[in-house]
Amino acid sequence: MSIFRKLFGKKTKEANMTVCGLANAGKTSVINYLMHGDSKSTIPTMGVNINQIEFPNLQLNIFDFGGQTGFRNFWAQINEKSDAVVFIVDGNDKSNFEEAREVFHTVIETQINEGLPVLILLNKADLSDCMPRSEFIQRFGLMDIKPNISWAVYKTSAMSGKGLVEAFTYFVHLLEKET
Ligand SMILES: Nc1nc2c(ncn2[C@@H]2O[C@H](COP(=O)(O)OP(=O)(O)O)[C@@H](O)[C@H]2O)c(=O)[nH]1
Ligand SMILES: [Mg+2]
Repeated sequence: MSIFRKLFGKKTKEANMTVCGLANAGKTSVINYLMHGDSKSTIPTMGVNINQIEFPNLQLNIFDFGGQTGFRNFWAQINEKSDAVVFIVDGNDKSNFEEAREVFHTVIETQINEGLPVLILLNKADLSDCMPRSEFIQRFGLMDIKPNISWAVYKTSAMSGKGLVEAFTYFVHLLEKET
């Protein structure tokens, strides 16, 4: 059973969740894991993939963005209508870390509505080079986020699923409080 079906089973609304991050961070793999219980093989996402999960009482629309530079202009329009933002970072990719940080802060500061919950996933935690969570919080500038934004960061693996249930359980509770 999909994790989301368990989590959102009793809700009566439609919610939009956007999934952002650089190309190759693991966005599509995380969504596949949440929907199907495995990460499946992915191909680079062009534009945006919209995954809709229909529950008895909820339609959840998950927007999976292409991370390549050319597609990022679309993010702003879709993030504006979003109820929740997930930002995924490859915790092993040192060479693109700065770019990920800049893109993240652009999204947080210019693209989302006040008070929107933000879930940050330090992904590929199954690989040995993954940055420690405390170091990530500091270097990614998470302490500088405005206090009206509720954020949380979890180490995850879309390969094993480790951390994903915890992360999304937290996130759904936060969303329930907001609505
Ligand atoms: N080891 C490991 N590989 C991952 C993980 N998540 C994604 N990948 C791999 O990283 C590559 C990019 O993943 P994808 O989901 O397409 O990234 P996207 O561009 O952000 O959608 C693929 O080869 C995935 O198999 C993870 O948690 N651990
Ligand atoms: Mg993708």
